[in-house]
Amino acid sequence: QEYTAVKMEVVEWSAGAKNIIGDRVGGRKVFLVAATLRPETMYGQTNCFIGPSIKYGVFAMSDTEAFVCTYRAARNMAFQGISKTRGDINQLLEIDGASLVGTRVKAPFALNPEVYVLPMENVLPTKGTGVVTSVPSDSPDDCATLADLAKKPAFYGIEPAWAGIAPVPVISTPEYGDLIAPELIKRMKIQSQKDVKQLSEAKDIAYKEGFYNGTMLVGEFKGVRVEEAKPRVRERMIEAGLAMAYAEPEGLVISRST
Ligand code: ZZB
Repeated sequence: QEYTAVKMEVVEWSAGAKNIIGDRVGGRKVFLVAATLRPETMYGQTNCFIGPSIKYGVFAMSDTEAFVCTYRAARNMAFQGISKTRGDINQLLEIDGASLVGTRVKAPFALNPEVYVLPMENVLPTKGTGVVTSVPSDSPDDCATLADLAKKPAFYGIEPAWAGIAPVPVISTPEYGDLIAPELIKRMKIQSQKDVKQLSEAKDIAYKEGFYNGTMLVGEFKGVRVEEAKPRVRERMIEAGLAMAYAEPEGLVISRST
């Protein structure tokens, strides 16, 4: 499966991250890099998720830019022409996911131009970059996680307002309306991010419905079918220098059938 890696520029570090990072990035612009299969939904980003117990690195990609992602992803990027020198992995420092929570980042193409980094229990260290951009309108996982965070902000160590951004309608489908993920959560009576089996079913429905029956409600391709808009939004983000193609070598065998 080929992902789109979206560059979310750090606007302000959380207090914890600021302490760890200090002056160790050498004046580089730093981006959290999220891997997505749904570039057309980027208009609806409301936050960014990291795994609180995952180890991340800050990797110098050039003299002027550094990426936050897992070591595994940095290694893949080094062999996909994303870092300046092929095969070169230049880790500036290591940081745990929990310390990144509360960092404010830019959300490319989103109607909410800046969003907060929040914790998600189900982020896999072995998939994508370990950083996930959150679109609660179209991703049932994101919608369920945000509901959990909003219910117990103190437990999750966040400010209530960070998880309080409403889902933004991005895609309309005839069967599920303008906010497919909240609608599926309701119809399937999903209670929390711990309902992984139902969430996986909801994700399958949301992918298929969005792709085959969805129409864009916002952005340059408003009114265009998702099937057609998807590669075009991706191209626009890449042209703007806000995203890159990112492939997952380990996924090649698995994705052959899809
Ligand atoms: C934004 C987005 C918007 C996503 C949406 C999905 C949806 P999949 O489908 O399981 O192969 N993701 C990326 N990396 C990770 C990770 N390390 N751990 C957990 N989740 C991750 O995974 C691809 C999707 O899972 C990615 O696309 C990302 O969320 C998340 F409206 O990015 B997506 C119906 C889904 N809708």
